[in-house]
Amino acid sequence: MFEEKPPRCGYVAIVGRPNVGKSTLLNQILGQKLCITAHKPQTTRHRILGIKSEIGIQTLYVDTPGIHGGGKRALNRVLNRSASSAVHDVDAIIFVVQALIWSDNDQLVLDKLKKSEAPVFVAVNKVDEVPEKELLFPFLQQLSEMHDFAQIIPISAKKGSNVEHLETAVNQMLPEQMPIYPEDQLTDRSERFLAAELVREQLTRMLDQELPYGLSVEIERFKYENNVNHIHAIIWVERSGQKGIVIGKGGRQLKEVGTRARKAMEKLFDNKVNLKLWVKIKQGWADDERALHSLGYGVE
Ligand SMILES: Nc1nc2c(ncn2[C@@H]2O[C@H](COP(=O)(O)OP(=O)(O)OP(=O)(O)O)[C@@H](O)[C@H]2O)c(=O)[nH]1
Ligand SMILES: [Mg+2]
Repeated sequence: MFEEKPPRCGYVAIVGRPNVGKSTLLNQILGQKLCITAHKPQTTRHRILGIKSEIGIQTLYVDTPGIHGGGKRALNRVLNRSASSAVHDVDAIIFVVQALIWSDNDQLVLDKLKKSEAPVFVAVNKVDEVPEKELLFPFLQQLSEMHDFAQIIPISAKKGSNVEHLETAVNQMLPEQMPIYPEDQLTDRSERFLAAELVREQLTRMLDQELPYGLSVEIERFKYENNVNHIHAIIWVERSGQKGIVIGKGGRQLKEVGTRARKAMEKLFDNKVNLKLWVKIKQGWADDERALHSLGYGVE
């Protein structure tokens, strides 16, 4: 007789230094863009849960901010703390590294992982950028000597190669239990939160290296009316000079940010969006733990 397997459900943390492709990996696994990504470190600032439900199995992936050594500001501390604590009480850990690169920050992450009890899977990402695959073998060998990893799996989060293999491997570590979330739920975050993130994503992508760090986005209004989501967002900057940079000549840059963010929101919410943006100044928020809390950092 056909015997049904008991259902499995559990948590998998995705950790690594900034910019290795953690959020890209989670989006690829979910087949949907949930997390914001950019070609800059410290794009992710909040822990975010991505829920993947399949028949008999629900995997709860936790995307985290990149762990790194530098930076004296309170925001750095809060981000590191948030990411480091994510590895507790999970059933498996995906440690994302970049193919052929091992830096001090990778070592810092590994040192933290060594203390954790969950099995650690290394996802060696961006293999699509490796010109000759033979170059990969010595790197994989080196990794295997660093720690007793559960498995080392070369992947391309962007292209999707080998990602299913990684999923199958981590799923085997999940305990037998009923799903925790309804199977049509994608995340634990509100639409309000996701809307703020999509605005910040466009700002991070369009502005110079230094500025995105001093930016934060707050949703002031989120109202569904006449089949349209009306969303008002405030972009907090730290100095008046930054305000001008964000707005751009004749308001062009802010307009472009708004258009792109609106399109991304319409895709994610599957609904028409009317988005309005304001830029305001809140001095020194990235240095002030209280201000960080009021903007939703480190409270997860
Ligand atoms: N070529 C290539 N690029 C990738 C791959 N995965 C991610 N990227 C790129 O790497 C950059 C960083 O990706 P993210 O997913 O934002 O990285 P992250 O680790 O979440 O970064 P933080 O949130 O800042 O810690 C983006 O420009 C991605 O498009 C990959 O498999 N191949
Ligand atoms: Mg990220």
